[in-house]
Amino acid sequence: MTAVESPSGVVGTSVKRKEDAALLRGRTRWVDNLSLPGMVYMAVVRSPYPHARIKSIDFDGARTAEGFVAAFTGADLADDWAGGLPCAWPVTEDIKMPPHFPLAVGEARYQGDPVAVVVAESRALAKDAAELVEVDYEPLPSIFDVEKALDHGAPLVHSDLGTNECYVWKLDAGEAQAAIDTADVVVTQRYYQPRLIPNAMEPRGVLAQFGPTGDVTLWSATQTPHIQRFVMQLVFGIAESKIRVIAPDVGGGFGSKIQVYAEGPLAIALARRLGRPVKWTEERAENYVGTIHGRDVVHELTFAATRDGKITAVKSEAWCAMGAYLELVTPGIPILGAWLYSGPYEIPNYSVTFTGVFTHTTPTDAYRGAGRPEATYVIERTIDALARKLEMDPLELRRRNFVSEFPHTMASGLTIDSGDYHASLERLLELLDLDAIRADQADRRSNGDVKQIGVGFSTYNEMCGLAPSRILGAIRYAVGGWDSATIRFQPLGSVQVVVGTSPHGQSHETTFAQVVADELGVSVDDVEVLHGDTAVSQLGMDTYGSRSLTVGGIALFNAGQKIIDKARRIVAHQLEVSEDDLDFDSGTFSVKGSPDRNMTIQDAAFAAHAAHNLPDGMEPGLEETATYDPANFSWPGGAHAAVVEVDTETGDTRLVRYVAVDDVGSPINPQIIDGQVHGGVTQGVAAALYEEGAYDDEANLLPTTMATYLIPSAAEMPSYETDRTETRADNPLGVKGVGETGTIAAAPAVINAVVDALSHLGVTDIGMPATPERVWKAIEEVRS
Ligand code: MCN
Repeated sequence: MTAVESPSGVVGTSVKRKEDAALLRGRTRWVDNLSLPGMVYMAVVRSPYPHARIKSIDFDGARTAEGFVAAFTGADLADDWAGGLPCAWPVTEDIKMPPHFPLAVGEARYQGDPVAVVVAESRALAKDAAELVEVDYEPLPSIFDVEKALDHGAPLVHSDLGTNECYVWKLDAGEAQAAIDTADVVVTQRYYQPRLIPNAMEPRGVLAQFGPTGDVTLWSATQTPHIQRFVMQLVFGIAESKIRVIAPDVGGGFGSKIQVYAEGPLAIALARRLGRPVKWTEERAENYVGTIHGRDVVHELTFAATRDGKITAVKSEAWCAMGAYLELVTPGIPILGAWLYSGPYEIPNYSVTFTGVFTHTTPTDAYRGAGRPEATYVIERTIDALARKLEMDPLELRRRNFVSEFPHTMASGLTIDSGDYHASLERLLELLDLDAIRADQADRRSNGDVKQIGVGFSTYNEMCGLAPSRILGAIRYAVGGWDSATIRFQPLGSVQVVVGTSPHGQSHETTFAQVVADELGVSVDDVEVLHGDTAVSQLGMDTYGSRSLTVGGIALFNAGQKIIDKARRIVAHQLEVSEDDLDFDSGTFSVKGSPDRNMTIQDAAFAAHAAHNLPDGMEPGLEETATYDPANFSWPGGAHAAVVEVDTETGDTRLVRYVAVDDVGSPINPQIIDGQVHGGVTQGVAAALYEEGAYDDEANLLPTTMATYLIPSAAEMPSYETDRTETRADNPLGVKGVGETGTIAAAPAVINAVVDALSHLGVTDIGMPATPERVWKAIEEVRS
């Protein structure tokens, strides 16, 4: 690839976010702010039981409610669907894919399963009427434990399948078992990574309208307007060209707004039946049961090594909760980590197995990191365990195994284009002052202080930038991973950019404007980035998997190259020189050796629009589209360290320092990168110390609001210290993804720190989240 220098120097600088003016002034458009004439409101009746037979549903009471418009069961709407809610990632040939329709019929399979809908004249009236719906349930036995669900005789989530096993997926390379059998040292650890409940600031919401010609418009708080449109054709049999999906401003998603949930199709079906626009906004308590969850994975991980600390094999077995149904990419989520169980280390023998398991719980699906935090957590915890067994410094063990030559093809088969894991770790250590931390730790230990400190590390790499369509096809993902962008010069020189990605907090309006401004030599303020409306952006694959810059951003760059090529032809024609005789720098074409003979790119845009004097056969206008399908994933990596203070009397654990050094390739906007790392790290720390979507013995979800699900606030977090090392990625901008790095790296760093703080007491393991109770129990166990 040709390296491209930034002509006007905007790339790589912390341009202030274009998005903030509207956000700070409350001028944003959330779905819930939208209002259409004649609009009615939908409320969803959900099963309070994790598993129950639905004996009858009685709307008599609801019908008497003020403002009542209509109510439907799943059976009432059965003919509205051309197909069920699809799962786009059948990871194996023999995967079990139970049918999934927007409303459960006959049986509810998780607490929160939608069983009926009520429509009324206002949101409050719809909720009141929904509370009058009488559903006669016969509770049935349920199972929420991913391992016990595989036991013979366990209650079945889909009885016709005869098993709760959804799939078994394997990847073997080399001779992992033989290497383990003959190794000097073997360490095996088991881990449970609890459920996490995504809490986007804006809950989900939809507004559906049917037009006079049978056209549908769906406003949706979604990350995936293009995927929504595609799926709606499958669900309704309405041509995609008649479906418009608009993602207005979307207030976060973290993966939980990728899916096509029941409520979108329900709102469309009801709008069609009632001839009125239908709106639904999720309540926070509904979010806890009705939006997908993340993680819920049991792992057993084995490393084999030589006595001098060279890792010879990794073997992982994982049991992964699917929940009650397969959402859009549920089965594929654990598999997204499948190639990464060697982490940033060179490990020749490789074996991973994933078993997907149905349980009577909210379906799982993508949550920030999706499969890669799961892998990184068990690798980085086990590296520390191996170091303990070898009596070796855990950093030295990491150094001895780091991949150090690039490109590097891993045993798992994928190739990492670039990286320098040593450099990230050394920079981290410069920032950390480990000697001072160890001295403080030694003092506290010798004084017998109640509050002990520990430091933990996580050196990681990840695979993001979800694309290579060919690889996605090979692993049975239903569609491709390319993306598209259009750059359109307006006649007087301002620039409109249309992208196929769909940001919901990632600042594409700023960073994409920087890419275009740099390349074309125009001002960032003159570039307007349009997205999130399938009528405006016809082509795209949306935003997830930290793909937008490395896929959509490169499509944008390539569109820019096409613009420059066309403008160059126009300028050459008008100045009567050959194209090769023109230099292009900071937005101006000038004749080599005669810089006074020049035209700006805006001059070329006007000339293209006026079309008075264009080369023969050239079409008027200066507008170009490019699609881009990279040949490889994107491979960020880095080194993170957490310092924690643990009260050994109460188990109370505080994060006191967090240092992150990431390699995300060339930076477009350092401040936005920092923001992404801060948010990502916070979600990883939250998993390590606070958040847990636990169920009771009857599969009732225990945290049902933010009062019981502990999302950390700024008050719990120290001020993070971040820095970057840079290795260029193999793409024209040299960029790697950043959206998930923090979440992937943080949890093992924090738990390794907690274990380190208590290691002098003999503690070697703490489960997530390391709540005061869990930490206190771990201390008591070793003390007794
Ligand atoms: N960027 C940059 N230079 C780089 C790499 C990235 O300036 N070398 C910028 C990009 O241009 C973009 C941002 O950083 O503005 C994130 O880029 P990227 O890594 O491409 O990730 P995506 O834009 O595809 O975002 C998806 C990613 C994911 S998968 C989750 S989950 C997530 C995340 O982004 N959810 C978020 N960040 C989030 N941030 C917010 N505020 N809300 C969410 O829901």
